[in-house]
Amino acid sequence: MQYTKCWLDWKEIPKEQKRKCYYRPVLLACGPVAATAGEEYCISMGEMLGREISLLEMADGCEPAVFLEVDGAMQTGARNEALAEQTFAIREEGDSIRITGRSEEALLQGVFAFTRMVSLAQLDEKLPFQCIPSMPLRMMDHWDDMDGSIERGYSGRSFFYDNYEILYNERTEMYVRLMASIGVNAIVINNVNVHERETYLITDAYLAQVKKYADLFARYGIRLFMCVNFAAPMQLGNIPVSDPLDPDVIAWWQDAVKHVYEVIPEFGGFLVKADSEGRPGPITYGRTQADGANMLARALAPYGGILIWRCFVYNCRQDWRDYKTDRARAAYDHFIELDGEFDDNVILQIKNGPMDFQVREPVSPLFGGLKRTNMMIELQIAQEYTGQQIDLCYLIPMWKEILSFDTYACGEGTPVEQVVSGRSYAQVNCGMAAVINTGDDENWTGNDLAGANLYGFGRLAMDPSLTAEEIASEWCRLNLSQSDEVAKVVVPMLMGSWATYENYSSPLGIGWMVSPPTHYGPDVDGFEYDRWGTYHRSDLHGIGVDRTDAGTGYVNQYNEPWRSIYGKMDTCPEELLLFFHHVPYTYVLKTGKTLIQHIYDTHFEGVEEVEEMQRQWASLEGKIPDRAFRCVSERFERQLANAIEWRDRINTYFYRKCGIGDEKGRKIY
Ligand code: GCW
Repeated sequence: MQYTKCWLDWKEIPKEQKRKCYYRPVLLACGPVAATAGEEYCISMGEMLGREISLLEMADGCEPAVFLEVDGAMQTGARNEALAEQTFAIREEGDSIRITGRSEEALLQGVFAFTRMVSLAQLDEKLPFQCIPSMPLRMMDHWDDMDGSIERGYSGRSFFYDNYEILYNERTEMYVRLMASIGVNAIVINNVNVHERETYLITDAYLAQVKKYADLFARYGIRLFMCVNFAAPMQLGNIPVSDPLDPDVIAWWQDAVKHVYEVIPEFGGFLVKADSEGRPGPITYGRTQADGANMLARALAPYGGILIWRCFVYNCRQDWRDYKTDRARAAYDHFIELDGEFDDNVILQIKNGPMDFQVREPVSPLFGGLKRTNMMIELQIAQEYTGQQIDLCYLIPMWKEILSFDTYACGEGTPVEQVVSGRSYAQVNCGMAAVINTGDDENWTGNDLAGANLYGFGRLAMDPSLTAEEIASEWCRLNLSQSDEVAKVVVPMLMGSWATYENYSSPLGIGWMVSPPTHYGPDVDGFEYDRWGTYHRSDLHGIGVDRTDAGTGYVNQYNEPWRSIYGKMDTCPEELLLFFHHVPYTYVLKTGKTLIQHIYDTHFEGVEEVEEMQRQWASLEGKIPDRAFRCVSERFERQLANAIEWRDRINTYFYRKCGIGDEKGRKIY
């Protein structure tokens, strides 16, 4: 199958930008990842210079060269050794350039940064340049299943598996190059929902093939992780229980892990979804999440492995009549009391919000609550609830907002970014993970523009100080066209797309209202009388969930001042108003509009904004690659139909509930 090279599709640079040294790369380091760095230099620079480039053994005399080197004694200023190891620097020395990594992996990152700067003509402005990555772990979570499907995948089928076989081909290599080039250093190759056959991934049924992946990943400085089934000892070991304190269970896992490391010495560790949405876990045996996580972590520890445990633990068999149980509370309620009980090689992976990747949610209060536990934020690049890569929704602005949210965990000025990068509590096992949005579609991400989210996640995890515009502009120039004219259209379009999606979908933080089986398209009451704990509680007077003291008490999971700010309708940020409060339709917002008028207006505006994006996109015909142009044009058509459906269903639903008409007299059904 065909595939594009995304941001690694280098174009020849203008003659005046071609420096003499570019033609003469000298690799001064050895080792497998250093060799990859050399290869990547030659591929990228060869394409940008328009001729084949090869590595030189030695610099001859005074000819300018680009030196690729590893300096284990390099002074970095990094706050810990783990990050120091990942630091690289690029500097000029006369007419030569030195790309220096503190390790081979860092050198490879340096080469990717360098080639990107050359392509974007940024070298003059950026050198000398040093990069200490912000997040120690920058991880992609695949929800690929071995039958070849992808849970919540919107870009075709898996390129890892087909029909319970592990695939390995040129595409696999392209994929790993793409990931390494944006700074990813850990990849989980299978879905957190570990089904029957996937349980065997850690056994000889598949390990030899997994090792091929691990070896490939390792050449690019990436560690391979797998999801495991907490009940594997029962399924594979004929043990009657999977109780984490049972000696047979403990011994079974020790053996299993030992064998994994015999085959794959560089194996990264496990990611576990337990006690969640039907997955087995320690609760069955009256054990805590810490008992479960530590048992696995101890099996991994002798080999330097890491155990990542998800906090997405909640009761998915709720009764909609019950106004006290609140799914939003679940993660915090399950984990806060275990703070300090997890082993050093355990990381809790926490979804950004308390519910589930909605277009708007508050930040999970766990980031401000846990203080003696390694944490990692889990984002979703796959647009499950944000348009499924049909609708455009550039997520970097959302993630920037989340990372900069002040948790007040150590007083004012403790943003999420600081917590998950390990700065707040001097941790090294932490970082950012994301559910990836790739599949075997030609362009990898279904909608070409969804590639900006994939690219942006990596860039942001390396350097959260990059702005969403900078990332959008880089992506646009590397993927679509170097021309300013194109960037002037695409960058604002990306930047506004989250707000647009939010405008025509569910209002003011309430979330859901999507079609239950697909999670795409509107169904206002789709989840309302269901067991999933996702309610909007609309009646003839108002809408929203009371999560104050008088309601579910969820607000109390936040540190002050958030507890107070969220707790009152007039101080609660309005974009989250309905998440925290049950609000009358006639409530007047800061804009002077009533709540119901706000709902009508945003829904009409959302559709108009999509129409405008469509017009803007049409203006790019002939200015960007035709394939991308046509792909996105077709997506915009479907987005418009979707936006119209959302607008009319939402407006009609609330009009029928409250009987209050639109002030502007527009058509509501
Ligand atoms: O958002 C929900 C998805 C499930 C997913 C689950 C999770 C992998 O609808 O498909 O399962 O979250 O994060 O575990």
